[in-house]
Amino acid sequence: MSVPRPAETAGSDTIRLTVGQAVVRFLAAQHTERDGVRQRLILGTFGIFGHGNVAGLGQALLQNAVDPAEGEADMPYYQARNEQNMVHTAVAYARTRSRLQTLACTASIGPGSTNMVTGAALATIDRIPVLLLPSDVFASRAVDPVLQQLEDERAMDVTVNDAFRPVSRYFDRIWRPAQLIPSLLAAMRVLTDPAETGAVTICLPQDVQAEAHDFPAALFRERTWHVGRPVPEPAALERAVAAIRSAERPVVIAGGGAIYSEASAALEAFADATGIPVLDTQAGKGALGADHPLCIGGVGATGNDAANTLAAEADLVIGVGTRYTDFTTASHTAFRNPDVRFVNLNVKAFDAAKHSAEMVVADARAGLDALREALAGWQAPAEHGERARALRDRWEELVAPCFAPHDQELPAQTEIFGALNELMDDEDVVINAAGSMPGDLQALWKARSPRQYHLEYGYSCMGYELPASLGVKMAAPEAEVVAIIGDGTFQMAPQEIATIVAEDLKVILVILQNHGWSSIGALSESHGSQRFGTKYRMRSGESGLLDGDKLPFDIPANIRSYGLEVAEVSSTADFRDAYRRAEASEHATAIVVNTDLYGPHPPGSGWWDVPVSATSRLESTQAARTEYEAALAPQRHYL
Ligand SMILES: Cc1ncc(C[n+]2csc(CCOP(=O)(O)OP(=O)(O)O)c2C)c(N)n1
Ligand SMILES: [Mg+2]
Repeated sequence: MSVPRPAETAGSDTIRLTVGQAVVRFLAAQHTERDGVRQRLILGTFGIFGHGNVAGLGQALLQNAVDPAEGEADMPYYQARNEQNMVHTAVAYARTRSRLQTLACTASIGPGSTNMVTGAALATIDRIPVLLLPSDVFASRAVDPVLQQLEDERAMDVTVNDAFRPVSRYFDRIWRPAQLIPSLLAAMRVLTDPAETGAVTICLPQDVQAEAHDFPAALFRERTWHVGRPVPEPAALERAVAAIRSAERPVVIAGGGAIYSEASAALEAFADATGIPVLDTQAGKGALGADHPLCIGGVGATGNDAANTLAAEADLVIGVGTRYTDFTTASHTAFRNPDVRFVNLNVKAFDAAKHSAEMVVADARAGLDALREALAGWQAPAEHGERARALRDRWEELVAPCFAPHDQELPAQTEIFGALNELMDDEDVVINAAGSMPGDLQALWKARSPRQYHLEYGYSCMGYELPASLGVKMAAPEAEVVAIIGDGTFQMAPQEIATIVAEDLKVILVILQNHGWSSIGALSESHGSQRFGTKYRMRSGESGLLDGDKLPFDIPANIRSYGLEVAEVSSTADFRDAYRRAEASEHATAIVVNTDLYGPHPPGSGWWDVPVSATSRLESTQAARTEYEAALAPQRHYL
């Protein structure tokens, strides 16, 4: 006798839907709640259709748009131009909504899906929730190999989508419709858990997407995923408090977790109560407003002198929501006090444990409040705070010339950043991810609100900026959203300009044209590699290298061809005018700024470990190697 399956016994409490339709209907009913605020979790689906999803999930999205079932919430479809980009858009959206809301992405099988792998890695590394729905090969194997199928002669269940496994926080493949039920529930748990979140990937074989099944109606009821604020365990809090009380030169390092947890007020109260200076990472800048007397700014490889001096001297580092990347620790050279210890407040035990810290596994806001209360009456020595402020004032004097016009034909990009920082409102958003810009911005930008500074620096992925501007604008329509895009980055992923035009989203794209890679060029030169292969030049008949004339590539004309307004400027004064016009416009605008490839950049005080060849015939490399070996001396584990 065959055992009846749950769906068959449920009678009228089932709904017959395809897997694609069930996914859409389920996603439209999901909500999050934090601090009493309940909102939709998945606000829409970006997608690019192919044979893998056009008749499955694509049909379901169409049906939702033109003929929704009674009680089915809407699930708007947005069309992207490149699958990697649409994941970036979703990440930017989720980050702007403090990880409480996000978007889904559907791609066809094969290249459409693997195009999303880079986006998945970025989301997982940055700990930002996105739901990826790559299509997959036939579960039935009836037509193998389907167009774009990887064939593994040793294992028929291996597909290209297995490439998502290491870059996803949750990975599943739905071979049979009924598997969808536990899978969707598990996926939502991971998406909404601050400690686990990242890319969540559910692969949907193309035949299964179109297969009908009697799903239990209860699957589609409205669900609320409560996003908690875990509080510190009392004993852990006590240990952390004891460490802080015994410190004389403590610093806080605020990371992205402080922003996603919306812990700014708690951080400010903690700094005010304890007098501990606050340094920030790329993801954490703005957690404490730049005008706060204890906000010292960026620490680490691209950090400022004041923050790095305090980090070098610190006897206690309190990490709040930070992963301690090599940029933050200056490749393990930032903290030079031989007795330095760490207290790490992090919702994820993995991060809290770094550098042999006293672990406080808790939500940033709840943890900061608990620490402040437990420390009541205690303050860091007054001279410590005074010294921090004096160091910061000295740094500001030192970098003031960065914002003034330089004695050179084209502006330094720092002049443009100074102008932007002044022109943008506190709640406007500046976006960047890669090139020479993150370093300058980390050192110079004054973020006056937690959302203003949107730097993707976990994956530092060229090509994030432009599609991210879409995501931020969708999440914060009231803000001016400015993406700063290097010319190299622009050439890697300009496609989503078409989406900006199609959706008529008013963003401002600032493209810095310096005919190459200022960042990697400078890195190459300082590491003995003579800027080899870092400029955009014609191949020269004489040298045989890419060091001939500049390319004729015309970025403004390229942007104009998408139907976007473009201004081209070569001075900071003209940039200011162009920005004001862009602000006043009702539509998106691009401003192409011709800048100097060689900077100058702000004086740096951090170090970044980029190994130099240990043997070479080139003198430049030999000299760089000698310097590299000397610079390694302070590198250490914090045990
Ligand atoms: C996808 C990707 N490929 C390569 C790199 C390595 N990389 C970092 S910056 C950079 C050059 C960026 O050039 P551009 O956007 O023009 O900025 P600039 O350096 O001129 O400021 C490269 C190749 C990266 N971060 N991301
Ligand atoms: Mg460039």
